[in-house]
Amino acid sequence: MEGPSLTDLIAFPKSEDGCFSSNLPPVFAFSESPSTGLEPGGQGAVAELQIHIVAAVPDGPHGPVWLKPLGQEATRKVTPEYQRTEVERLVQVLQNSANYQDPNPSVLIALRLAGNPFSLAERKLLEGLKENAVRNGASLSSGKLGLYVLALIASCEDPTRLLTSAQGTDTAPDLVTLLSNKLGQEMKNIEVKGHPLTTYYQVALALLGLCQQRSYISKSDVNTFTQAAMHDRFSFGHQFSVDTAAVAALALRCLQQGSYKPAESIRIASIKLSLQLFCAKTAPGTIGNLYSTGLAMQAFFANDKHIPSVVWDCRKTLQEVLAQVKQGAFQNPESASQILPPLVGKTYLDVDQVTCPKDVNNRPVPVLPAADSGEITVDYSVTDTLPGSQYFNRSITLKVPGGTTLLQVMRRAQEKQPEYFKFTEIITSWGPFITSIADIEATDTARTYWQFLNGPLPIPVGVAEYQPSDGEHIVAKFTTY
Ligand code: B12
Repeated sequence: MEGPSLTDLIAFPKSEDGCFSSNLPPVFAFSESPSTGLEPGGQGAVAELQIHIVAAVPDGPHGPVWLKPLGQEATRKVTPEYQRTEVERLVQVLQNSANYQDPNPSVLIALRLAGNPFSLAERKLLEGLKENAVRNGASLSSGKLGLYVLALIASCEDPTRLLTSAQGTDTAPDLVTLLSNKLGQEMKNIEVKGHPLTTYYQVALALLGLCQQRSYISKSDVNTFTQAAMHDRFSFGHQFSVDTAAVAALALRCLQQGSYKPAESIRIASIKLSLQLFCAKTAPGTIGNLYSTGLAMQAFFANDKHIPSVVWDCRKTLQEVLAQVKQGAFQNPESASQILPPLVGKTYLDVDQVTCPKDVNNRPVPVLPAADSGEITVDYSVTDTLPGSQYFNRSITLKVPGGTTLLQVMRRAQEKQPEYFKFTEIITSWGPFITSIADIEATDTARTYWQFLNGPLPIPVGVAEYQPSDGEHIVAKFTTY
């Protein structure tokens, strides 16, 4: 039994957007210590923050007790009018993507969580996912399988007994056992090589899928994961990954709710991740960058014991996100799928709360025209200076119409000088991912990739979405993560 929560003592008025009132009672006045001068997400900042929180909050028998979990209440929340247009815009992006060749589980999860009637698009996606799972289940990565399991739970399907309309009486694959085996492979790799087979992002998704299914996860696997959190392993190339920490925080919250063991490690790791996420908030209101904010908001909603909405200015984040949705920043279905759940007050932990009525409803989606603003000049360089590699550095200057995407710029460069600028791509849930340039191939085994920079800054979206401005210098750099 937990002790009396703060909500039992103080009434926190909650407004219709799902955020709590930001009127902080004086006794809980909170300082973020901006004077620490530490990097967001840095250890020192976290420690400092922890001290403030511990000092400010009376502990219940199981640690700090702030507010009632938001998740349950938020699932019943009605989206306010001013948010509805943006939510509908995102739903349309998602429904439209159901026609893509490769069915995307994240899209189905988001549509199911949005609570709309079970649309034609959702049925199509569900059928596509089931068929793909039957055909290719064993070759899906751990994270992808985790998302499949979540999507099936959200659609009231049993992931242990898949039946497709095309299948008849064939043996139905058990996706949960498959997922459990994939997690085992990830854990083995961590043990032997010090890092997962894929990434901790995918390990977190796998744990989340198994946990939502209430499936067995060994104490030692949970421990390996919490240790990774405690030792700051959730990063790419030394850069703290907000996306990874957010999915990990969701997974840990699920493990906590499901009473998985070791409970104390789960509790401490989830406090640490919540604080690191809190330290990643930016002045405009995003947590990390715009595209990690959806997952981070979900992590905060699920973990508001650690970072209550009175401390995190939820409304500011919400306003920034809505403004960006309005400006068309979430046209990519994968990005829309990660931001939609928190805009309707939901998280991936709510997949088992979804009801599945039989209604059918699908709407056509307007296609936005591409902007064109005259001719622009773009410098494009390709460089590989990794230790042990053959030094490679080539540049080209191109004139292209304004509004041209980086992918089109790269194609133009490839046409002009194929020996230096030819490239290959694979299609992923986020769109085309560049796998090689000038025959220099990125591999998961060597943990190498082609990073794209605008001057010194990594571009925030993929090459198919990014539109360079006039005079920009784009660098494709072969690097490691
Ligand atoms: C892991 C990861 C990476 C790894 C992928 C390698 C690996 N073995 O996993 C590395 C570090 C290489 C990477 C690179 C990049 N990434 Co990345 N990545 C992620 C992360 C954290 C998880 C993706 C994942 O595993 N999903 C789960 C699995 C099950 O789904 P999946 O479809 O199989 O995942 C694959 C694709 O997502 C692909 N991938 C990863 N990143 C990107 C980015 C783009 C644009 C594309 C098309 C594909 C892609 O790699 C995954 C593994 O195979 C996401 C975070 C998020 N919120 O989704 C960011 C994320 C997708 N990446 C992002 C970006 C911007 C990039 C880069 C363009 C950065 C840059 N400036 O160079 C490059 C891609 C450049 C290229 N070569 O085309 C953004 C995309 C934002 C957007 N709106 O488009 C995200 C959302 C991070 C963020 N918050 O900004 N990434």
